[in-house]
Amino acid sequence: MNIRCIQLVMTILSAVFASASFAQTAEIIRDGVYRFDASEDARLHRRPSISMVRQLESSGEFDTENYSLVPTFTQNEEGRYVASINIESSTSLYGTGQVAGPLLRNGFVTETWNYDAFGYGLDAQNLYTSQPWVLAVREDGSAFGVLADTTERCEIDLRNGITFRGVGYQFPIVIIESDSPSDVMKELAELTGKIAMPPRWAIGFHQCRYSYNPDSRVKEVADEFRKRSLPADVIWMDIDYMNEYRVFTFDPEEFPDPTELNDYLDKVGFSNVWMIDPGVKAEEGYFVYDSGTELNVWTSTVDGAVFKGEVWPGVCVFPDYLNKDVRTWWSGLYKDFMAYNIDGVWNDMNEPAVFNVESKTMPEDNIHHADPELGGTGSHARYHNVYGMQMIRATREGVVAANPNKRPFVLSRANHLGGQRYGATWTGDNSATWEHLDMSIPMTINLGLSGQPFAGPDIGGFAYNGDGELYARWMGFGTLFPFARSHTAKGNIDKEPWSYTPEVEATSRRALERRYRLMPYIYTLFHESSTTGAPIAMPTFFADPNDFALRSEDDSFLLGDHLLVSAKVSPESDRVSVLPKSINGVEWAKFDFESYDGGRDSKDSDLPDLYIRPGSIIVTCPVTQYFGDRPDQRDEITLIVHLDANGEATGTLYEDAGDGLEYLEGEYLLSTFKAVRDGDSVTVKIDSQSGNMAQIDRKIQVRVVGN
Ligand code: NBV
Repeated sequence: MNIRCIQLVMTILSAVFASASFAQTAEIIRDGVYRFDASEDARLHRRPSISMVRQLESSGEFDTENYSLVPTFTQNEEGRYVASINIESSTSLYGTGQVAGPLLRNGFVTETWNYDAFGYGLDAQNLYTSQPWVLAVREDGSAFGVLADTTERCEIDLRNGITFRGVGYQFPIVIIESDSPSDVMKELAELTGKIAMPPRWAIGFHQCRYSYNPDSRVKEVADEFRKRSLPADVIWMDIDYMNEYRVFTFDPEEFPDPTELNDYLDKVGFSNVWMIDPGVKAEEGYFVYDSGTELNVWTSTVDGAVFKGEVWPGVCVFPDYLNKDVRTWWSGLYKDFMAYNIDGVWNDMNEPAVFNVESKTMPEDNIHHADPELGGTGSHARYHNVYGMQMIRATREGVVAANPNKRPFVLSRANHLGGQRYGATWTGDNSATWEHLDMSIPMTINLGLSGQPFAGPDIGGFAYNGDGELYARWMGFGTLFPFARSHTAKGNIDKEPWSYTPEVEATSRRALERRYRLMPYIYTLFHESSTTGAPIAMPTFFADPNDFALRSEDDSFLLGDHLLVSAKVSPESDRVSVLPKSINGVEWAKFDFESYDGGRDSKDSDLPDLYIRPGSIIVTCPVTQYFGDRPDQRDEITLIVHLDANGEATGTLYEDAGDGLEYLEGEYLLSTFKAVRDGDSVTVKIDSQSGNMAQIDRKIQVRVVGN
């Protein structure tokens, strides 16, 4: 056979290979939820789903004859498993997890591969978390979602329809069909999980830096917040509190008495969050290393040796969180740790990040002894994307076991679709630039549209210094994200609200006070999200999915259904957000906290514009400096009312103890307020109420805005 001939054979072979498509199977899971496999064989060998709360059960075959979204399964030249769906070109695409760049994802390619992406730019293809999921909104506002149920590396290509290109395994596709994008999101949460109701302090403002040390500096920052009447609930301890970066230890010089520090913080109204990384220093005599070694918990190389990689403490070993016994051991470590009166835990570097290797993570052929329910023993390549998720699962279990009567708070850098049920996420090491300020809105929204509502960026930017104007603007709207935390990298200038000019401090205070005034509303949104799975920060087009003009609007976002936050994201404030249309002739009404700060809330051009939807009531309260600051705070609420064309408005208020689990036993109060125009006046009454908590005898003020 001559060379030409060989070439010809190869060409024919690859053509056959490239077009190999399979006869797929289609099942109905329930109304509007369908699952497709490439073939009967793929169906039989389907891996257990790690994203789903429970394995999906088929309720019969799905007749696909008139269904236009049936995926086509093929295997391409590179051997990648491909699932493609043809869509109308007018369909708008969102989600795809933690993605840099704009809200609208049509034309973008994202890869699911959790990655330590310090200093990432707009063109980043993969960041710290992975959510192989696309939310699609048709021109008429109806919607569907497509989930590639694989933990493996997978390309989400939205350049021409919706295509997933995975490796390792012929994964199934799950499609959710619904009338509206918000219903698709709720169904996704039914399948992959909702957030648990966080403690109320975690919904306050968080102040962080890499790092506040020694302990006296932590106290100083906390005191300064109080002295300057800047509302905040939480202060964070980054890695420098540890004894030479050994997890679960404290620097004897700088943090000699963590309990004393936490008690001090408690007294001044601050909750605390402390960092724990997965890399454990490989050092005999160190209790974490010794106990882990005894139980054989470390991830191994393909040859069966313990894998070692460098991170902060030097040479480290990495727990194999895919294994139940390892998770139990890890959870157990939190018993003593939490006993230092620690409130919350921050798991960082859990992609896992490894220094001095090109991949920035552990070898893909490392071995995890995963539980059978997670899929059994397999390679790191297979489990890489869920390593962080399983770490925070174990962390959460440990935090709960240590304090069974408190609500846990865990923040994780790496995560995977479904991981919202274990912890919150932030957008990693962003930069103090206008570009990053700008994209912090779409990034937070797209995380929400990928199942993770409890998210936000490092306000003020992690890398680089930035200036006061950037900080003020970012605080202006960043304080209204579900997770609101200011953070910055080592070596940077101080980035507290008072670190710039008195004007920047004043803007920051107004921004913080807005969040604290809106707390009853925001807390209610967390309740809704934890029960229905609704996102908390949503794209503006959710207000009117039929309005095509809103589909790429991402300088603004909806905080719940009733409040629109329109941010000033360009240095010149010259970009104009597209607002939702009026509803039956009534416009969304601009409002602010007009009487506050001598009317300066209205005049502060660094603050975002706030709009209330016609027909809505937003429940606000007086400013507090932190949760629990004024026990009498419950005695007063102000209802901001914007009547619709019929002269009516409604809104809800969820209240409970703010911590503890009694709310699960009915110790809460969910009230629906209804406002009706009555001649020249407006009457507001409680329309319905549920829950066993006693009604608080309180003063209710009503402020009617708009018309
Ligand atoms: O622990 C230090 C930092 C932390 O501040 C940051 O938020 C993480 O994303 N961490 C990464 C490790 C080093 C970053 C250069």
